[in-house]
Amino acid sequence: MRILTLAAVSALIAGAAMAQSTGHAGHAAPSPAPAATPIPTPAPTPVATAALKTAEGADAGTVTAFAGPKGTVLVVEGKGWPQGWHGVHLHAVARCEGPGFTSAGAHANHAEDPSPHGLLNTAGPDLGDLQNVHAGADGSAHAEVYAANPGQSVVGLSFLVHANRDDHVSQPIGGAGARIACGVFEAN
Ligand SMILES: [Cu+2]
Repeated sequence: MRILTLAAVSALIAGAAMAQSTGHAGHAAPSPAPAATPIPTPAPTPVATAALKTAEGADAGTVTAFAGPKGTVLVVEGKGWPQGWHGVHLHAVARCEGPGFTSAGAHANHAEDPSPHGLLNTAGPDLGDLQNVHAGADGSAHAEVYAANPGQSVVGLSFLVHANRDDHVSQPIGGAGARIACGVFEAN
C-alpha cells in the first residue's frame, strides 16, 4: 500500500484540476445564441415636468415624469432643500401658493380612492404616496421615485416636498410635516 505524502496529494489535486480545465478547453465553443427578435423599446420621453419653488418663490429644482405601463417614474432633481429626508407626494390640486401650499390640496385621489395614506400601511397606500427623498448637505437631492398610478396622468397634479420624512404609515401624511416646496406638473 502506497503512502502518499502531502506533496504528492497536492500534485495529484493540481493534476486533476489541470485535466479538468484542459477538458473544458477541449470542448467546442458554444455557438452564439440566435438573435432575439427585437422588442420595440422607444426611448422614454418625459410626459410632464414640475418646476419646484419654495414658499419664498426660490427655485427648488425640478421633477420630470415618465409614464410607464403601470405607473410613473418621477426624476427628482432638488436644490436648496434642508439636509435630510423629506416626504414627497402627489397632491390633487395643480396650484402652488405659498407660504403653506395648502392650495395644492390633499393627496391625489383621496376622494376617489379612500385608501389610507402610507406605502407601508396595511390598508394603504393612497395614490399620491411616494418614497422619501434625501437631500445632501449642499441642499441638492437626486432621486427617482415611482408612483403606482397606472393609466393616470400627473398633469393636473402638484408635487409637494415636506419638511420631514414620511413614516409611510401614520395619517394623514405620515408625519411629514410642513409643505416646503411645490411644483405643478405641466405637460411636456
Ligand atoms: Cu404631501
